[in-house]
Amino acid sequence: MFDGLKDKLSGFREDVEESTEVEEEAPPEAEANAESGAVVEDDAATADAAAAETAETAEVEETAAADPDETGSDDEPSTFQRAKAFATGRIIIEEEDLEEPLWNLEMALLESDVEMSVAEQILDSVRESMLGESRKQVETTGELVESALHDALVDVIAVGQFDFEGRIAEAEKPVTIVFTGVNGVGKTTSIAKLSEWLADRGYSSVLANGDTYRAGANEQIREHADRLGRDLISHDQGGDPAAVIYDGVEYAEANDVDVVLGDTAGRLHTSDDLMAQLEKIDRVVDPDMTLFVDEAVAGQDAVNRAKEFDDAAAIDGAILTKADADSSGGAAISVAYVTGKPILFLGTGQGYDDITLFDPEELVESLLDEE
Ligand SMILES: Nc1nc2c(ncn2[C@@H]2O[C@H](COP(=O)(O)OP(=O)(O)OP(=O)(O)O)[C@@H](O)[C@H]2O)c(=O)[nH]1
Ligand SMILES: [Mg+2]
Repeated sequence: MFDGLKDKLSGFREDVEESTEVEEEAPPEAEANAESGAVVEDDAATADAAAAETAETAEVEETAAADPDETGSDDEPSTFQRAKAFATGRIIIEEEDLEEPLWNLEMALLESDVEMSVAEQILDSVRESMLGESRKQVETTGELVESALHDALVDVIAVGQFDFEGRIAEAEKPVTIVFTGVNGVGKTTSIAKLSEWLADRGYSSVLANGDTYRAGANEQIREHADRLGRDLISHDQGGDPAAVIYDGVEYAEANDVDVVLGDTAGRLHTSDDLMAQLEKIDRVVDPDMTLFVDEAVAGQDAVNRAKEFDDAAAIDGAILTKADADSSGGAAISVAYVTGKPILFLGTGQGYDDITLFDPEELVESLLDEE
């Protein structure tokens, strides 16, 4: 899961390590400079001015910026501060050290289908935390990179997160959840999985088939219901989805069922008739939650659709399916930031147990894990 993205993130760490390794390799000069430069010790401006005075030195500096590998043996004044910092066990990351790695990181994120505004937000916060206060005292560049990336990623991924199970526990029963999204992304399968997930936590559920549109939809969900031993409320094809889900709620009330899981037909946010059905479900049933389902493998398309659905018929959260087949991770990173609504579950396979509560912290740790 998300292996491509994981590789690319570790590329960023390597890039920054490479572009700062000059300073790390320069301890002897560092000491020499620190001694001879004692007078200007705490004054970066003076050190820089000294550099500007000598045209030759300035030239060396430019070369240094273009190719960090060549600066190892140079002792121009501009490295004075960094070298001194190294001697005292500090690593200073300069803007220029980050320029190329950050550019590469941006390309990597975009290639991984991370949405543009999300990639920019990640870059801004990585830049800020690496050049900001935390640059003062860190053990290694790798650790600095890791903590900057960790915080930047968690900040965008965790937007809107809430405690799903807590909300189910506290809500008045029955809790009604409606699932929506385009065709074939895994809505019906996710309902079956969630029914099992809820059962594992002590909550009973009934399935209500609001997909009265597609031929064979009743048979398909019936199969899941039978396999799982759940009750299913369904009407004939062509019936009113709002009426089916309403019946599901009534059934749950009469039978003390905790949760109603309402399926709907796949639709595009632009299909007016079908979107009007969703509005009717909202009006008639007033569900506690509407969850948008899409497939992680759809990348940017999934992100765009989440936004479009949320605009057309407010969603409360998202389920990203087929994460098991997704290497890019872009949708998982972007959906919450773009919609302001959290990803609540990841679908990770075709079995009923292949559903995982989405945990931003855990996801980021696995993305940054070096193993
Ligand atoms: N690998 C993998 N396959 C999945 C996952 N979730 C669903 N699928 C598969 O995706 C296919 C479509 O799933 P459905 O649940 O029928 O999708 P749907 O959104 O209800 O489709 P429509 O009702 O036609 O709009 C099925 O073959 C599922 O087994 C998942 O997390 N991982
Ligand atoms: Mg379906």
